[in-house]
Formats: sequence, structure tokens, C-alpha cells
Amino acid sequence: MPDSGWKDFETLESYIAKEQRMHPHSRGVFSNLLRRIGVASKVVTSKVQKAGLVDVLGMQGTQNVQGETQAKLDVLANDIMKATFRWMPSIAGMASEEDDEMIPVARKTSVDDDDHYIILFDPLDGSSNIDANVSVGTIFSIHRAISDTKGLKSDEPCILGDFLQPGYKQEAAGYVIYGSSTMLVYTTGHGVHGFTLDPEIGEYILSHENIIIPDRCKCFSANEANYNKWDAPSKQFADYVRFGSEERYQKLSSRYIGSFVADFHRNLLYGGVFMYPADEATGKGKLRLLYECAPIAMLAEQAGGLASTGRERILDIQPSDLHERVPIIVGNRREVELYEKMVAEHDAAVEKEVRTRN
Ligand code: AHM
Ligand code: MG
Repeated sequence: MPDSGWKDFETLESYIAKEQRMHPHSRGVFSNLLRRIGVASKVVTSKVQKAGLVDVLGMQGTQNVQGETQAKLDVLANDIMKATFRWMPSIAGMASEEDDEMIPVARKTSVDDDDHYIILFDPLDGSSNIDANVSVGTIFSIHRAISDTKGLKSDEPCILGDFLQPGYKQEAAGYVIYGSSTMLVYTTGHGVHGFTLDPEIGEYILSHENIIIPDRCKCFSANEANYNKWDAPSKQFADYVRFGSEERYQKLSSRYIGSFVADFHRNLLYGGVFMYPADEATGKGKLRLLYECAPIAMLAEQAGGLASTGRERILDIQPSDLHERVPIIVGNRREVELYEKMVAEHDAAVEKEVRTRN
């Protein structure tokens, strides 16, 4: 028989099923959630790809809770995500970067209390770039609902505490990047796996198994126009990697898209570091802890990297507000640790100065 040249491949479906078989007690609830993310992202992909063809470009005219004008596709992607998860028996609540409050989802009696999850998402991160055809993404984070479910009424299926959990408790996290191709990248705490959407068959195909950030610092990604607003250690770090003489940084390039998913995804594959430090005047970062930083931090750590505010590991932060913003540096472990060291030295010097003054 002549060889047909056919090569079997792993789809998101088969991969999830395989992972589920490795956990014999699993009831498949969680796997279904991941599958639904795949489905939702295909719908968003189709809308993003038609953005120039239908009347979805431009601003919606409304503002989200952060006071930013929402692009129409933000609103559409948010609706698609909510519609996808609202009916799922295992979902007790959702929270979206685009909505002020958490969204409780009525509990279904058919599901064990232990099988309730909450999902948080940024439906279309980087959407301010979309009119220029720049890559955008959907970021998601899944936690087990921790509230005493038996004590809650069906019209109170979750409480704020279910959402305000530190990142290290995430059950899964990931993103979908809508770029030259659509890719879904996720982790359940067992490595980072990437699937590329084959538009001809409409399936996600395993293209990047067990992604590990290469141990080289090829890319430095930050909005360098904000340099004068950064604090001293952030400036020191940026200067060190950009202009320093260390061999490791001789081939470094500045690479900044201004779309977190796209910037992180590139650095994950090529090696590098992304930072969005605090504005020194306000002490606040721009990116949101629950919708952006915590899920990306889980992926970074699973890929051998690190994510930090400079003073605290992102995954250790106890959130106090759904829409909390934090400073972040994420990427190669070596660079994040170098930044943390510079911050610690800076803080120690400031403390010493204060002590000698008093
Ligand atoms: P968004 O969630 O409103 O899209 O904002 C987040 C985006 C990130 O994707 C990106 O890293 C950052 O904002 C870029 O900010 P800036 O334009 O200040 O550089
Ligand atoms: Mg965002």
C-alpha cells in the first residue's frame, strides 16, 4: 500500500481527554470547562477576523468600570464569554474585566458542591489596538468555588471571597491569542501547552507541548515612553539590560506591542522579560491582578519563569478588590530575580536613609 502521508495529530479535545484519564477520579467537569473555552474562543476568533468587514470596529461609546472607553469588540467578546459559561452546571460565578460586579450563576442541584468553579476573564485584552489589526487576546483564570456551598442559597451561588483568592490557588489559567493564527495556551498546573487553531477543520491542534521559556533574554518589553514615571529600581533595571555590558544582554531587543497577551506570548517562545511597573506618582500599576497578572503569572511559572511586583510574587498576592491593579514584571526567572534584587537594595537604602535622618 502506498503511504498516504497522513499524520495523526492531537486535538485539544483528545489532549484534554488524555489528561483526564490520568486522573481516574475526575468526573470530567473541569475538562468540560476547558473545552468550552475552546468553543468560546472560536466564536471570538470568527468575530475578530471579520472585524473589518462588519460594523463592529470603533468605539461602543460606553465606559467600563476602569473608566476606559469600550471598543465594540470588547463588548461582543464579553457577551460571548458570558453566554458560553452561564449555562454550565459547574460554573457558580463569573467575573469580567468589563463588568463592575461579579456575575453569580444559579447553582444546579445536579452538580456536587465540590465541582463548582468560578471563572474570571479579560474577554479582549489589548483591544485599544484592534483598529490597527494588532494581535489581541482573551485571558482566563479558573478557581474552585471555596465558599461553603451547602450554606448558600440557589440565588446566592457564590460570594466575593470565591473570586478574591490568591493566584497560587488557580486550578487553570490561559489565554487565546488572535494573531496571524489563533492559539490557545493553557496550564492546569502540569506544564504549559499550546494549540493552534486549524481554520480548515475548525479544531485546535497541539502545536507546542510543554512550553519552557528559553533561558536567554532576547526581548525587553515595556512602554519605555513611561520611563520618567517609573521608580528608581525600574529605571535601573531597564538601563542595566538595555545598555549594560553583560554578555547575556548583548543581543537584547526592545519589543513592545502594547497588547499583554501578544507581548507575553512572544517572550514565552523567544525568552525575555515584560514589565509594567508602578507609576511612581500613584504607586499603582496598570494591569489587573485577577484578569491579567495572576493567570499570566501561573503560565510563566509553569513554563519555568517568574512573575513579581518586585516586592512580592504575583501568585502570592491576596486580592482585596475584583479590579485591583498591580505592577508586574514577568518572564525569565533570572531577570525577574535581578529586578527583585534591585528593588530590595533600593528599599534597604531608602530605609537606611530614613533611619539616619531620624
Ligand atoms: P486593556 O485590558 O484595556 O486592553 O489594557 C491592557 C493593555 C495590555 O494589553 C497592555 O500590556 C497594556 O494595556 C498597554 O498599556 P500602555 O498602552 O499603557 O502601554
Ligand atoms: Mg486587559
